Amino acid sequence: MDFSFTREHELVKQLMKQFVDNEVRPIAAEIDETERFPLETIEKMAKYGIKGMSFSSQYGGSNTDYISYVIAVEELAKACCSTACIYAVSTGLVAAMIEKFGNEQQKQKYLPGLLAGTSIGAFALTEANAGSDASAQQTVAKDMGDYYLLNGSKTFITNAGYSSVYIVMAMTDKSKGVKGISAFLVEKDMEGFSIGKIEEKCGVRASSTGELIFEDVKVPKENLLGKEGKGFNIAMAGLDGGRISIATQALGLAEGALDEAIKYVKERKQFGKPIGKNQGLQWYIAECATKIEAGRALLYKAAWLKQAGLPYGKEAAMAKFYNSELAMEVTIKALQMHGGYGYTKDYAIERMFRDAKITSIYEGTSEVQKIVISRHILDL
Ligand code: COS
Repeated sequence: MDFSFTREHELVKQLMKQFVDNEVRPIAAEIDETERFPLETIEKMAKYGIKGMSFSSQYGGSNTDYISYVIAVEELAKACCSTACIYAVSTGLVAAMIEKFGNEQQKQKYLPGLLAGTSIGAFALTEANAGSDASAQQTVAKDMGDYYLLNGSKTFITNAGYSSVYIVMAMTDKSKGVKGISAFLVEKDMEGFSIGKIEEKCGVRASSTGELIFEDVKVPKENLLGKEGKGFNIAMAGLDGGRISIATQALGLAEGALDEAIKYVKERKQFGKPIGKNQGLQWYIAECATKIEAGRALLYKAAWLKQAGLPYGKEAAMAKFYNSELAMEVTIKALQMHGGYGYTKDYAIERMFRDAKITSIYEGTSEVQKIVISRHILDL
């Protein structure tokens, strides 16, 4: 048993800290306030050498392991959950799904851009009436011989409008239920594909969340991802990994919030002493730090299982469930420790508190994670 990082992990962490301090933290409040998608930040990551974490160099990756990817997302989320979310969806979800389920031609076509940050990817499963019940897909892809004719719409899609490639789930055979769902690689310029409403959100405001509309989009046969009828399995398998990414965002947020609180309780003086000298706040700090340690252990265990090629769906769901609830708890406590100042935009904790909530909702609510966990345990 070994809980330590390798030298490579330490280097990734160091590089990420440098990148985050120089390029992410300074603009985090501004991009949240103006809802500006930080395209340039994603591109700059590659320039710092943070490129295609966990992907093979054959497709433009850096040959680092999956733990290195987790470290990268954790460091981003400590300072800006929006940036962590954009990066994680584009690489940890979309590029990872293409790497796992795509054919050679698809990998060569899409991975280099996604890994270099010169293009962004999105994952489109959710529909107005297919949220937690992801199998209730209404979007249809009709086999027309040389191509599929795609009609329908998707909602709440992360990176909508900024992505060049979208993994879209659609029904190729409604009579087969979940076995009639297929996955497609839809490109932004395909005729009949448009972006609808972009949501105005409570948190992760610099990430884009929007509607996709498909009106007679001709998707070439070669853009089918994996086998026809396997779309639901592909989506679920993708989400197993995606859930590690969200758990990582949540953990990073909790750690970032605790850092802010520690700094504040040492600086802020009331009754003639730093407020951190009060036992009530010391206990808040101790509770948060202990739970963060527990969350880290759950998360890195899930990541380690994934890296080792072992089953990790249950552990990914546990890590997401625990860390996303924790992100909310820690940001609330950290804001409380800031008193009235924490409720203003002068302090980062106000944004972190708003950002935390989404982690227990997207890529499967906490309630869905509990379904997944209990199914693994009970095997009924
Ligand atoms: N990996 C691969 N395949 C999986 C899988 C996984 N993790 N989980 C399920 N499947 C497969 C099953 O094996 C089954 O296929 P077979 O019949 O070929 O064996 C198929 O998918 C259907 O599985 P199941 O019957 O469990 O599907 P349900 O409709 O009951 O799914 C939940 C249940 C709630 C777990 C699922 O709908 C879910 O995860 N919902 C949340 C979706 C979500 O995260 N939405 C957010 C959108 S992304 S921001």
